Amino acid sequence: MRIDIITVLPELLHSPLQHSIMKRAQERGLLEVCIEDLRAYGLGKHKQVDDYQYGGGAGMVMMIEPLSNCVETLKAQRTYQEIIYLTPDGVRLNQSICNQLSLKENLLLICGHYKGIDERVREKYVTLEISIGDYVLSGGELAAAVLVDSIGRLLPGVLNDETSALFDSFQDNLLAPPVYTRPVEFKGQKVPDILLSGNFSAIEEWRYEQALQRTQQRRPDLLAE
Ligand code: 6GU
Repeated sequence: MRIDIITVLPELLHSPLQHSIMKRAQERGLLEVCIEDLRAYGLGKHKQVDDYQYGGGAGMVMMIEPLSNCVETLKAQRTYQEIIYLTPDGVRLNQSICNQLSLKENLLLICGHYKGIDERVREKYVTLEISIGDYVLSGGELAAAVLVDSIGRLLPGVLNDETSALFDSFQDNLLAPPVYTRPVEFKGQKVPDILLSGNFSAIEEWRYEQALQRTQQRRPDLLAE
């Protein structure tokens, strides 16, 4: 899978995608992330990418021309199944959307800044608008990093234990059960006996019960879905 990301702040995206599982995904050739610096498409000798908004009001708006030139250049090189604009007024990201997007071949992400992007870019190019939650970030880059991470780890072969993504929180609309590692006792806190029993069907049942209980307590909305 290839993901292209259009941004005015490439540095903000480099580090989050160069470690741990995202690093492995790229090293194994399962995920290719290409960051496109919008500044290169900026206008004039200052490479301008934003301007004052029509109608007045505080805050700059990202101009259509550099974005259009950038998107057209990328689209001429490959076909994108989705062109995604990261924005707080998009559909709220969830595991189901991540699962669906992980099946695509090429995705193009557009990171907004300032007051956002000229509406005509959204009308002409954008096929999907995604928000990562009900709060406002200063730009789309951190949201893009979240989206790439959540998709990238689902690609077959990225996680070492092939099945492990299937047991994540949210995959069955259930939160994950509690987990423990050594030592068996630390300053009076003990690991539940069942996990030491060696009875794997009983352990699985316990985990399921714990997941259910945790979901009922913390996220009853997930069970209602
Ligand atoms: Cl995708 N972008 C921005 N700027 N803020 C957000 C967001 C995205 N999702 C939640 N808040």
